Amino acid sequence: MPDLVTKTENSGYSNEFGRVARKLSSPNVGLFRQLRGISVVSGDLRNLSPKVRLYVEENVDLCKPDNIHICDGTEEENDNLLKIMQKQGTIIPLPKYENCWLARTNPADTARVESKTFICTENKSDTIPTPKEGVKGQLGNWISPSDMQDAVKQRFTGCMKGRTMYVVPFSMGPLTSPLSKIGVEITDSPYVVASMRIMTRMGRNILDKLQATGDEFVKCLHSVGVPATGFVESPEWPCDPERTIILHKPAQNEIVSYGSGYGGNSLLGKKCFALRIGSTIAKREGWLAEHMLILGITNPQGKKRYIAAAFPSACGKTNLAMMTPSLPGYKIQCVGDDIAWMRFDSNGQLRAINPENGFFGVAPGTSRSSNPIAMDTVFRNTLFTNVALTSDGGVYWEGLENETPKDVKITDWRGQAWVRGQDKTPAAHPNSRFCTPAKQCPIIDPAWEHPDGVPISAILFGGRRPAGVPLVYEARNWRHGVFVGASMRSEATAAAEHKGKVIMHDPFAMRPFFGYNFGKYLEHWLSMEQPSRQLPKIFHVNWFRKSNDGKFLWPGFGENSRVLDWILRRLDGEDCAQETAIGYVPKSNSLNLEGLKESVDLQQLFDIPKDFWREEVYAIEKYFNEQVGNDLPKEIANQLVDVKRRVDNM
Ligand code: GTP
Ligand code: SPV
Ligand code: MN
Repeated sequence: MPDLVTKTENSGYSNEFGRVARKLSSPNVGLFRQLRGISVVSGDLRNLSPKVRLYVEENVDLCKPDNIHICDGTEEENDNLLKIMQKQGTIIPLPKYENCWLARTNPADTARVESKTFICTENKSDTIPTPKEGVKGQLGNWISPSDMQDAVKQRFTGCMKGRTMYVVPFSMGPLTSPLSKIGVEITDSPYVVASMRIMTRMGRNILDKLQATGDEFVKCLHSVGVPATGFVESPEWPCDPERTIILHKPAQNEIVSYGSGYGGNSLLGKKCFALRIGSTIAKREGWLAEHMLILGITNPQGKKRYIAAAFPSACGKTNLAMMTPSLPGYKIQCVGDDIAWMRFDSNGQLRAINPENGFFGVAPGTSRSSNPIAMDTVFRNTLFTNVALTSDGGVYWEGLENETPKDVKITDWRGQAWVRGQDKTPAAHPNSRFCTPAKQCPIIDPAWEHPDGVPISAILFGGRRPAGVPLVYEARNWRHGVFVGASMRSEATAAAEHKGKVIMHDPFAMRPFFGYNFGKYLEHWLSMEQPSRQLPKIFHVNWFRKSNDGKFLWPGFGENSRVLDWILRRLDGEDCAQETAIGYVPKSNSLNLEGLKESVDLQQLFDIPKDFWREEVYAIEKYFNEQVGNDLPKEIANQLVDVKRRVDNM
């Protein structure tokens, strides 16, 4: 048997524990169904690659679980996990549908916690730009290696006592794609295992591949942070909100998450791996890891293109990715709804894969009228979290008022009786979600798992902008497009812990997800411009502009196909745009409004008020100065000067 330790690089924090592992994984141990008296209840340690085995052993020593379960991804295994969770009260069955379940979390654990999310590098400036003196940095949180080591030790020592440690091998991206990457998540949450099985390609074949290749993998350690041996306040949803922490160490391809079982905090393949660690790998390897949906769109002439779009959390990615176009003759197909990994191929064509295998989508607002495709996707094999329950064994959320019989009784996301039209609190948590297999989507693109990815022709940026920002405008060129991405702002949503509806800067919809210094990220984007490449055109869209009486000016959803139609015509070189200070907007009458049922105030929708834009440009300048400082690439500073001048001359 090879010496497992000397061949493998040890992670920073676990040296001490690694030493214990070294001693115990000597060739004489031999008890493969047991590890230091801990039962391996499923799987076999002998089938792990040396690197995976070492990673497991180190964390067994640290977390002290009662059992180890190496996941194989089978249906049988999943059924057993569902039974365990049902018994613990973590999930309840939804007999109205096929294999659907409802989880109710602890009310203190319902969204990502950005303030407790850290990137660990030697130098702070590798993680975040240096803010102006006296200003608090908003582009991520840094932690030093020694503080990370302390944080991990304090929280993880013995944290799995009385619980089972699950070893979850997974691939981000189709296993056959050269663009894909492998991870192993160690977790004590069966909810995480069941969710990871939906959201990633998870199972035995990943371990086999790691064993055959001896490859590295992204190390993902997760605990809900409540040993089953102590007092547990809510055994149905154990968590430790006060001490929650989400840590990333890009140099080691390592993620450590403690205290939360929810979404992006615990399904570590998603934001932690595919975006934060992913963006650092992408920087190193010359590609892009982005918070973007990917859709295929075929025009009435039968010409198909693919578009990627970055909108902040809860700003419409899933809806656009599954849109039912209202414009006749158009067809939309979905490749992904949240994350895109994109790389220029040897022909200079940008290609994208969706690294995920499922949708973790916002439930409220989803209905037959807004997103019928999602409705046709989610009522089989789906794990719902924090939605409301109906007396006929189904689900309910805000937006389903007209699609739910009046006589069914509703239980809200906290498990309390809830009466329509009477209770003032929402029935479903605003960040309640469905976790559903992507392959169930009736319009999943035939190429969604193609190992080469799909060719990207356009990139959209957008956000919730109630005022001042037109429905659509086109960037002047790639550099201006990078500036547009850098300048993104959006109204806060329930997807994170922010309160109220403040307009926040959210460059590239990546503010919570940058794995490294945003200034360097901008340089990386600028460096994509090379002579041999066909650069996608870049656009900015805003479905959320409101009139003075607070109503949306644009019907959105399927009607957004009218905007995509204009974008495709621009890609075809049609002369349907006119220049403004902020970019190109549709020439009058060039947006196809044929058959639009409601009247739209185009004047208001496309208005570019000078006062507003003066303030906007000022806010962007202030943000760049205060938050990015010397890390701002010269080219972006130049773009800002240009826009300022154009706005002044309006
Ligand atoms: P994350 O999963 O958090 O990254 O969110 P997302 O970007 O996928 O957002 P999603 O598509 O789930 O939309 C979030 C909310 O915005 C839902 O309540 C939608 O109903 C609403 N929404 C989406 N598209 C539109 C639109 O075109 N117009 C309006 N008014 N609302 C929209
Ligand atoms: C987001 O907040 O952007 C999400 C949900 O997609 S979560 O996975 O919780 O991050
Ligand atoms: Mn998202």
